[in-house]
Amino acid sequence: MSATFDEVFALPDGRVLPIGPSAFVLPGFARLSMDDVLPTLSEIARRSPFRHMVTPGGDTMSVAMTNCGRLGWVTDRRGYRYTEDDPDTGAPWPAMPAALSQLARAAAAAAGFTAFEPDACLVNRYLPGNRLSLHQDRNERDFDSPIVSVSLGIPAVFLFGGHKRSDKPLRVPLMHGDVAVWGREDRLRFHGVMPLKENSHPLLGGQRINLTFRKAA
Ligand code: MD6
Ligand code: FE
Repeated sequence: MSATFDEVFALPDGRVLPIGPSAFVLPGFARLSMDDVLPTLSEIARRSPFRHMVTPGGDTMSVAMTNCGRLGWVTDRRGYRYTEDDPDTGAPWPAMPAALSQLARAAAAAAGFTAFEPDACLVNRYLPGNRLSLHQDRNERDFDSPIVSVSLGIPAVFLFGGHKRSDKPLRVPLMHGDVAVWGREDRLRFHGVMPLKENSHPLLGGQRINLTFRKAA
């Protein structure tokens, strides 16, 4: 019998791995929060269902998205932006659950960014084969705050590039519970996600969920 994820990957041990001057991976940081976090994700998706958004160029994204928090990130033919209401339901995005904002704040602090107060949490759902092409996160008004990115479910290879699209990216494996935090001089680096491989996770099945917390306004 093969080992399960939980046998192979140990509990978080406080490591903070630098992937840039102001960019860090906290291995397993979110693993002990799952009892509080996972039920909030079902409730968010019930109120604002995952959907495949369209880029300004007219491509439908393979990654399915929803949001929670006062502001949610959206894209359509008119561009990328943050909205207070879910365009699909016409209602405000679901509020950010305390379990999520607390996790984001604790991870930011562990990486040396104190007083992070996210107002937006983008929830990305990847299935095998889905990918996210290299991009910069530049739709936020506040580039002084870091971004906190929580990976859940099946593993992915994160591409962490430079300040030019053509800079060769670092390949960073992200497992269930890993949290990436970056800001300051790394805040605008290009990044993306390689196509996911088929896999299965005991809590989340054959999918990867990524939570990206930002201070958008
Ligand atoms: C993802 N993440 O990991 C996609 N952006 O699924 C992002 O695009 C991202 O992880 C900015 C900062 C952290 C991220
Ligand atoms: Fe991004």
